[in-house]
Parts: sequence; C-alpha cells; structure tokens
Amino acid sequence: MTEEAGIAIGDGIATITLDNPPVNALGAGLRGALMTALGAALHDPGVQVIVLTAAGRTWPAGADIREFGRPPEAPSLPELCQAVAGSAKPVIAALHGMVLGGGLELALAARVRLAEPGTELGLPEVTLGILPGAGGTQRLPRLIGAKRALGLMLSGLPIGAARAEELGLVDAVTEGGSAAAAERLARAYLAGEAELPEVEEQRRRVDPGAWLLAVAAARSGLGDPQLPAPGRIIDCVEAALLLPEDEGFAFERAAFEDLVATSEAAALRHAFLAERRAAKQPDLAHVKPREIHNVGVVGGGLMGAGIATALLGAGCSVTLVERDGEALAAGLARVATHHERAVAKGRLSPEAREAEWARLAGATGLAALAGSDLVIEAAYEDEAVKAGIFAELDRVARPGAVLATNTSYLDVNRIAAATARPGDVIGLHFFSPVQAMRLVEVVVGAETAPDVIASAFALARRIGKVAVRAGVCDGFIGNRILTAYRTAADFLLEDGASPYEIDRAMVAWGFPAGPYQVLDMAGLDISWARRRRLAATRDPARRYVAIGDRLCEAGRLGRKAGKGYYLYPERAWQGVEDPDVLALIAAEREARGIVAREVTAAEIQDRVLAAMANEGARILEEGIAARPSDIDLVMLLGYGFPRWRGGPMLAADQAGLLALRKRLVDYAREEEAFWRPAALWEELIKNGRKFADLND
Ligand code: T1G
Repeated sequence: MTEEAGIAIGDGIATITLDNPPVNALGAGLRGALMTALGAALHDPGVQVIVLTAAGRTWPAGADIREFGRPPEAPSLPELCQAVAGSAKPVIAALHGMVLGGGLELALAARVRLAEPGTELGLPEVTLGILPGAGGTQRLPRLIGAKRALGLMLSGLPIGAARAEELGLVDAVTEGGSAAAAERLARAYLAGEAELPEVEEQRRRVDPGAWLLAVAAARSGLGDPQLPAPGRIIDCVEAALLLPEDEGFAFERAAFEDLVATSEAAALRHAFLAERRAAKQPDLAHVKPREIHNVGVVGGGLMGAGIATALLGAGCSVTLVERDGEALAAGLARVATHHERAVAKGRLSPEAREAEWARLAGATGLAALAGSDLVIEAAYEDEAVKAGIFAELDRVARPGAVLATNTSYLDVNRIAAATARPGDVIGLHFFSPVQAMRLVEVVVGAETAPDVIASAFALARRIGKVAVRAGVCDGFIGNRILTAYRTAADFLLEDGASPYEIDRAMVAWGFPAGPYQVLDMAGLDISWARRRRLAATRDPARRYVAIGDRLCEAGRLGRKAGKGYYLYPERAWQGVEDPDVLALIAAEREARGIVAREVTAAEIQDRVLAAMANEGARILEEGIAARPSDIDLVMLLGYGFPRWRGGPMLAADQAGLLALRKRLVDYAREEEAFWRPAALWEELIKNGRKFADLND
C-alpha cells in the first residue's frame, strides 16, 4: 500500500497528489503524508496556491473503514481538514470518481472544489451507523443550506457533479480533467485574472430561521428508533448554527465517537466488509473464468424471466426456453414488463431497452441452446424435472458450456449426475424478485471445476449481484438457517406462544416481518410439500411440529388462499389475527399432551438467534460456508436479517458465545437433536475467540 501524497512545486503552485489505491481511503498513512506535504507547501515562500488532487480512479472515497474500532492515529481526519481549511494559501480541490464521506469532508475544507463530469459526491456515513465526523455536519450546511445538507447526510446517497454544482457543493464542473482545470484556475488567480470564493461569503448566506425549520422537519421525519445516527446528525446540524464554530466541531466529534463505538455501527461496518470479503476466493486467484456471452435460460417463470432480464442488462445475449409457445410468450412478456417498469422508473432508456430486447430470443426446445456459453435452468423445483433437463442439456450443449441450476435447496450433485460432465455443473441460487435481490448463492458441487466457480463469481459481479459460495446440503446456507429459525419458532408455537406473538417479537427485534407473516406471503404449501418429501426419511426421535400440516390440511395455504396463520378479508394485503388458528393450535397441543406455557418476547428472540447461530456453526464445521461473515451476508441480503445487527454470527459474537452456548445446553435438555450445541462453540470459547476471528 503506497499511501503517498506527492508534491510538485512550480510557478507559485504546489500540486499535492494523493495516492493510496484502490480508493485513496484516508488511512493514517495517507493522512500523515498529506499533512507533511501541506506543511511543506505552506512553508515554501515560492508557493502561493495549493492544488489538491488524487491519483487512480477516485478522489478519497472516505476514511479507512478498517481503522474504526482501533486506537486513533494522528493526524486525525478532523485535524487534517482543519489544517486545510485554515491554510493561509488557498487550496483548490480537483475532484473525480467517488467523493464520499471523509473524502468529501476533505474537499469541503478546501477553498474551491472543481469536479470532473461523472464525479459523484455523498456522505454515506449514516449507512455505517455513524455521521460525517470530520467537519461535514458543520461545513456542509453553511455551504448548501441546512435542508439540503440534512437530505444528503440522512439519505447517505451520492449526487452527481451537475447537481452538486447547482447546490453550490462544487464551484464548477470542469471540461475534461479536474487537475488540469485546477491548475489553470490557480494560474489565472496568480495572474489576477480570476477570483476565488471567500469562505466568509458562505457564512453571510446563513438563514437561521430556515435552518431551524429544516432541523425541526428532519426530527419529525425520523424513522427507526433503533438507529441513533440520524438523530445525532440532526443534532450536529443544529449545533452548527447555535454553537460557536470550535464548539460545533467538538460537538460533532463527541457525537461521532459515541456512534462509532455502538454495536449498530460495528454491525454495519461488518456488513460492508463482509460483502467485499465474500468475493475473495483464494483458491480461484489464478483461475481464468470461461468467456460468457450467450446465455440460455430454461424456464420463463418469475425466476427465469428475472434472471434473463438481469443478464440482458449486463450485455449478454439470452435465449429463453419454455416447454411450449404459450409458456414462452408468457415468459417473454414477463421480461417485457420488467423492461417497461425500468423505463418508467428512469432506470433504463428506451434505446437501451430496444438494444436489450434485440439480444433476447425465445425457443421451445433445448436444442436452441447448442451454442450457449452458459445455461441457467430455472424450471420447476423438482429433482426429476431438473435431472431430465440436465440430461438433455448434456446432449445438446456445446463442450465447455457452464450448466447452472437455480435450485433453492435440491442436491446439485444429484443434478450433475444426470450429465456426463459434472465438472461443468454448478448451482446459481438467485432470490426472488431477482431484480431487487442482490444475493446469489453459488452452490459448488463435489466435481464442479474451478474455472466454472470462477465463471459464476465473474457473472455475478457482471450482473450486479453479490455471490456467496456454498457447499451442497439441504438448503445450502440461507434456507438451512431459515429452516432452523422456523423450527425454533414452531417449537415455541407448540409450547404456548401464538404466531402473532412470535411475529411481533421478531419484528421488534428488527426483522421486517415475522416467520408466520412470511410463510403466509410465500404460501404454506411450498414448505408442506418439502416436509412431505422428507417425511419418509424423518428421524422419529426428533420433535416434529405438525401445526403447519394441520393448517394446510384445512386449506389455509396463506394469503393466496385468503387464510393461513392470518385471515385476509377480501384478499387484504395485511392479515388479521384469527381465533380459528388459535383454536387449531390449541387442539394440536391437546392432541400432543402439551400444556401451553407463557412465552415472552425475549425468550422468542433468544431462541431464534440461538437456533440460527447454532445452524451457522454447523454449516461452518461442515465446510458448507467458508467463513462466518459469508453466512451473515446471506441472511442480511436474502432473508431480511436486520443489517444493524450484522447477521446471526456477528449477533452471536455480540450476545456473547458463552451465554449463547449455555442457552443451547439448556434448550437441548428439552430436545437434544435440534438444540445440541455445535462443537465449534466450545473450540472458540476455550481459545477466547469469536466467530469474527474466523473471517479471514
Ligand atoms: N475504507 C477502507 N477500504 C475501503 C473503503 C473505505 N472507506 N472503501 C472501499 N474500500 C475497499 C474495499 O473494501 C475493497 O477492498 C476496495 O476498496 C474496492 O472497494 C470521517 C467516518 C468507493 C463506491 O462509506 O462505497 O469517511 O476488497 O469493492 O465496488 O466522516 O468501495 O479490494 O480489499 O467497494 O468500485 C465513508 C465506502 C467511510 C465509502 C467503490 N465512505 N466505499 O466501490 O469497489 S466513513 C464510504 C464504497 C467516513 C468520515 C467517515 C465503495 C466505492 P478489497 P469496492 P467498488
């Protein structure tokens, strides 16, 4: 890592170039180098103007996230920004790439900001559970007004260079490179041919009434009480108006230090880094992916059409195959609908839609896929159906084609065994709706070739998805943990809790919906079919809760049937509690000789977390997942696990492994097979380690 700040001096101009690949994160090394270079420029009598620019693909994209939680190293970013803002010689910041977080705060400290076309600027700190802690909450409102400043900081979303110029966040969008433009401005300024904006001008523009109105409006719009950062951002913006400048900066720093130490912030940083860590596949570092341009998609249903649309958006040519003309027309119409919606939302231009549509073909036989580089099967979730398709693909697909199944829990090895080329077979488990869900579980079979795995990761990146590697087992990572979650919930249901208490408890814990609300939305018949599929092999020694079966037998298949665990009057979207369900559950308890007991929300939350973390520990022991943060990422991106809790493995670390393992031991006395703690708990505890220590 270079972490340099090179300086070039000539004609009265000092040009400082930041260089810390890949995103010029403002780590301690770069901060120190910049402070040194700034000092040299300030003390050099031959320098009258300073140009600050960055090498590589972007101006600093923020503070170095990996430094948080560690002892701070001088100079701090606020000190650095203060040094730039206090410079006796004007500083011109030449911006390009992603000017984010501390990077934007550094730019705000400069006298002038010039941005290249295509530059994006934002303060995403709130997405990390923190706030702009290097002067952003103090300087930005003075520059663009409190209302707009709060909008940027509370959304965390970037804006483009043109919008930034409209707001006054940048002084100009340059023609071509911003470094050259900055040098031209410096020369014109030195020649007395150009003025630079005065910082004091900005202060005079402050309208206290509008400022306080913006603060009050932002406070009234605060959402999730579980996340403190938004409220603290608003407090800092208020302080920027009401406190003297130095006290305002101190107020912001104190708020930043409070937030960075919270468990929510630690979890959100963990989620950010987990997403980047999942892409690291050491065994594939030198493996070349296969070229993929023409893709066949078998099945034009909800998943197949979504997958086809994602592939078209990434520039692939797609042949959609269905069993007959009617089904094919329906599949193509689904893709057309995705396109129409994207155009309506401004996410796709009409021209781009035409170009994508031109790359889409339809067929009613697999022979049309003879030239495909990749085939993704998204047919009915039945092993025999999939095996039949793969057997035919084996006959028609060209040698070297990658053959992928979108199965959500079937055995990829058994599907591969239907072909003579198991090395070419892999699982690509997309999530529904494909256009909204970023997660893909890459399910690696026993014989899957390394370059096929590499091809899957390369394709996922290309279509804007986050790939997580999984081994073959029932449910891979996500569905296996979901099954554990639902089993723990069903035990509680049979023991005495109502489905409504369980759903409320899990929503209070941070899930967008409870397990029974989700089941009603998805349809109870899907998991019922799976239970019946596994019935013959079910271990009679294991506790089995049949309440879901009783509901299905009574025709209560979920929202689509107008009733499931909830009642849906006139097919209402939101279900209502149904006393008939409580009666059905009571009857089932009586049949099982169970006397209902009081179950608290805390016990529900504790048991669900213990069940998920224990299943995660087993998944790690079996090598189904490479690292705990991969498991967390699957649950965060695919199953609505609250991001500010970081996933089941991080939540287990934060709850304390000793306490959690003790709970598992206690629960195991009721039902040993399900609750028996994985051996990994003992191994971590005795070595004083956490799951996080297993994240390479
Ligand atoms: N710190 C450390 N490493 C970072 C980083 C950061 N801020 N941003 C990216 N990386 C690493 C990333 O882990 C990956 O590493 C590589 O760079 C490429 O990233 C005081 C407190 C800039 C839009 O939140 O949004 O400033 O895997 O794969 O898809 O107020 O990175 O190669 O080893 O994501 O092209 C605020 C976070 C920080 C921006 C580029 N800034 N970064 O996306 O590449 S808090 C952010 C991003 C702060 C101040 C506060 C994206 C990107 P590796 P990548 P990308």
